[in-house]
Amino acid sequence: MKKNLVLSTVLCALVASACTANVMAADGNITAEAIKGTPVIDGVVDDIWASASTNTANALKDGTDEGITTQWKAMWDDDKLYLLIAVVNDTAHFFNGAQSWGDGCELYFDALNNDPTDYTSDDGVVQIGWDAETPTDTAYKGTDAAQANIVGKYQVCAVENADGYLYEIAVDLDAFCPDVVMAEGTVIGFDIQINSKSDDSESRTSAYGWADAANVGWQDPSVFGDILLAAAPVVDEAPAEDGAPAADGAEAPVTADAGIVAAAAVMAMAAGVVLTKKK
Ligand SMILES: [Ca+2]
Ligand SMILES: [Ca+2]
Ligand SMILES: [Ca+2]
Repeated sequence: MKKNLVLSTVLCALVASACTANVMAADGNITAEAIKGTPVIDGVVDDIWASASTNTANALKDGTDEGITTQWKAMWDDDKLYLLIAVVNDTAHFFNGAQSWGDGCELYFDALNNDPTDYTSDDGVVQIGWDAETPTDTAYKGTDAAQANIVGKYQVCAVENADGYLYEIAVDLDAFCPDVVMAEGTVIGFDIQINSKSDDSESRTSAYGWADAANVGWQDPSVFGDILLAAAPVVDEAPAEDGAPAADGAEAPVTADAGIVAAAAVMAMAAGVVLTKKK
């Protein structure tokens, strides 16, 4: 049993309401649930993320298995889809090479979840390299129109830590595709890929995915998984002292530390994308 599965199982046992097993949607795609809420894209894990289901991206889809495991969660609000990709337990960072060939992640969207077998206007891939010194280390795949349209429609905060790294991401999905209905019950086609290099060569060592273990999603969006936009988590309304546990033991909401945010290196990319990296 892989470590992340153990962690996930333990977490489910502790917070049963926050974890649901992946299920298969009517279209045969694996499904994850996104809770309704609005996190701050700052690399600090907001308390509300604890209420979101944990998913993995551990299927080796290319290269040699380095044992890298990833947990990710999703959230949504009236405008955006949010992703917390943590923890990618890859501490051997090699940044050189093009996106998709060095450490980092790729996000695959089929916004209207119509499962095309070729990329259409509502499908797109964002490839995010892991290189703080080159915040524009991002590339896009999909139709020319979709690639042009997704530029500037997302924010990324990347944080390196002792376990590896994490990404906190917001995607303005209804700006990318105005036909998307950001409402409970909507299903978004989605997949995630984690890339890694283990040495200084030009090729990546491994790539891992969630729904697509066959490495065909780059040309076939029908293999993406599904994200179901679900309800907001039920929160305890009992008053709690600032930072103190609530009456039932739940942590009181903690506002993101503005000082940390201010200290982070925030770089506006020419296209309007903001990528932040903190150590
Ligand atoms: Ca946050
Ligand atoms: Ca689908
Ligand atoms: Ca690596």
